[in-house]
Amino acid sequence: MMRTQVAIVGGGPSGLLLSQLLDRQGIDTIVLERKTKDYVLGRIRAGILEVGFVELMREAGVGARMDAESYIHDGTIISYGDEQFGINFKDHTGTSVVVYGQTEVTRDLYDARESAGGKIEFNTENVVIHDAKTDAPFITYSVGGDPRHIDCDFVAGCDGFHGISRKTIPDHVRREYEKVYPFGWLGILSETPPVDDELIYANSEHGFALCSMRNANLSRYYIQCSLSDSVEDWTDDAFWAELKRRIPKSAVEKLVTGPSIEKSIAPLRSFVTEPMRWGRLFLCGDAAHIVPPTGAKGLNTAASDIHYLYRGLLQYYQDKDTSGIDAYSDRALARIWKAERFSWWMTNLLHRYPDQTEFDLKMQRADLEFLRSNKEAQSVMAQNYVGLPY
Ligand code: RFL
Ligand code: PHB
Repeated sequence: MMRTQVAIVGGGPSGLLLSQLLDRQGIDTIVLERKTKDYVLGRIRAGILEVGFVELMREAGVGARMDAESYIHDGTIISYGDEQFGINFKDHTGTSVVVYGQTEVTRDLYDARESAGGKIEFNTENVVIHDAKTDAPFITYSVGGDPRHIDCDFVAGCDGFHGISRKTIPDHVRREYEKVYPFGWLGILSETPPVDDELIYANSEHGFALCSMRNANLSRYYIQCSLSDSVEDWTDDAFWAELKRRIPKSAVEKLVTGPSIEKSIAPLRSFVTEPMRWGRLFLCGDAAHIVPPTGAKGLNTAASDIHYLYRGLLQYYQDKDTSGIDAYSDRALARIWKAERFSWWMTNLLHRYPDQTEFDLKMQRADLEFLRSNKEAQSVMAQNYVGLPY
């Protein structure tokens, strides 16, 4: 039998960041992770961090490598057909975003937890959260067939979209909102220099494409694909050929291709659960909500949840004040719905839908031309992209 103050289910970025922040304030945590550390670090996901995320990493004492190795991006390029234009975030908002991969964020957090002697259990099975509606919740699970039990004050459900935390909230309390898009993103990582200094979001008649990067010799490219496609259907040559059909001619001329070192397909989905708190259980990150990746908001909304929960738990432990944890669900959801709207809008703006009519295409083009020509529209886009205030 073990005891901790905050039991954290899930050792992805949400769970690790919460654990690291609480530990620095002397609040004890145990993290339970279903997979191994190498498995978690092998997942190639988000690349763009908002300033709020960057500041939270620094507050957690894990900002040093990020500050040294990340790349600041003051704007982005949007293309459609043969047209392209830039939106400068810095001019409109005074801030920028940072390119630093989720893999690096997670690695820095694992390193910090390990050097602080933090408790992380890997390969956990059959995790069950008990008595979340009482003052004495506990978690049971097993590792290699060996049953374990943790008593705690609170449970943070940071176990992603397929985790068990969300489903612990009974059906009659939980409300779910969902939109599934009729396409996916095929992504590759290649050890080639990025095609441009900025990201390029491309709407083309052949579908969406995105040119992104991790560093000076590591590029990340995505193309919209069919939901019935599998990674085996796409050779590297086929990927590069399709990407070239979708990005501006000037980019095609500069594009350096090479073998992929990772290739994966992600379906696109919008999803929100309400409420995000049930008794002493708090949902954070992908466990509570999913956005399509077009607005680069997935990891960033996870960070804002952690910010609200961390502040609330600190108030509770330091001042016996429950107002922060009581407001958690409402505060987190207020920000999330705006990120959901932005991600949905960016997705609609840039993708080809199987059932799109000529009228729909005209609407999309008008939306793009308005954005290209209108400073206020660009300002709205920039404010959302760099991240709304916490
Ligand atoms: P994670 O990263 O999914 O971590 C959850 C962790 O919980 C573990 N787990 C359990 N542990 C114990 N017991 C259980 N029963 C458990 N069930 C699950 C899992 O093994 C995992 O380690 O959620 P977290 O921490 O909330 O972080 C959220 C971000 O990872 C996510 O928002 C972004 O990566 C979303 N996302 C992207 N966001 C972007 O901004 N840009 C992207 O390009 C981008 N690409 C992606 C993505 C998400 C993807 N998923 C979820 C399939 C690509 C993919 C493929
Ligand atoms: C990425 O670099 O993986 C990335 C960047 C921007 C997005 C989505 C993914 O909108």
